[in-house]
Amino acid sequence: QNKGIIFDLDGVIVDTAKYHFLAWKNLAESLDIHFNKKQNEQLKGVSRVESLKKILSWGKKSISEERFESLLHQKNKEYLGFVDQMDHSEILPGVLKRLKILKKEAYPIALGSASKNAKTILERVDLLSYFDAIVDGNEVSKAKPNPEVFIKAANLLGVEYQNCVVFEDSIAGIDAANNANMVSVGIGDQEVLQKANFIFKDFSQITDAHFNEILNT
Ligand code: B16
Ligand code: MG
Repeated sequence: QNKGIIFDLDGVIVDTAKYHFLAWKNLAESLDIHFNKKQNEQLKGVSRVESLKKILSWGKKSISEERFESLLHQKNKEYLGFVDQMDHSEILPGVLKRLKILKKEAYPIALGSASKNAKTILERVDLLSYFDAIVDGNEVSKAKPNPEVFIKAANLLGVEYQNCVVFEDSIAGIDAANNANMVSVGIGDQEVLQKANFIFKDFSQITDAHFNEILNT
């Protein structure tokens, strides 16, 4: 049976979490809200709108709808300033090698990300051409752990859900993959990503033997 491979973006292909952090931190400080790295963990895989809602609730602030919109815009502008400086050297270890192998072996490959900036980022790091389908924050209405993003990706690839393998760094994303009946592979901390079917620190830890095992689940 043919398999499909679905990648999350932030935290799996590139570490844009550090740029999201800087932009959110500056925004929080401008509102007199203290924002730390631990809180940033809770924003991984979460949409821009939901992220701002969380920050405001941590700071116990309520603002007008107009202000909310303008803060979203401000945050994204600063974030895109960082993205603009990115190049292929920011691709996380082992990712490019694996994408090349998958491409050579003609596996269908999709991106399943909550980010509205996903295409821009893939372009910046020169990876856009590897993807047969892209589902990002512009196409989904239900955030991870809802499986919508991965279901849409699988449908675009034309692969049955149980034959899809999802690579994810967030808890919400692992839950989303599990909810879609897909094979979930956690990239990151073993303790955080317990519910994944497989867990690796990063792509450089995934050997060909591991990969075959994942594909044969
Ligand atoms: P944007 P992923 C997610 O991407 C990030 O993990 C999350 O921190 C961010 O808020 C979200 O994208 C939205 O990003 O502001 O660019 O639309 O991990 O699902 O690839
Ligand atoms: Mg992620």
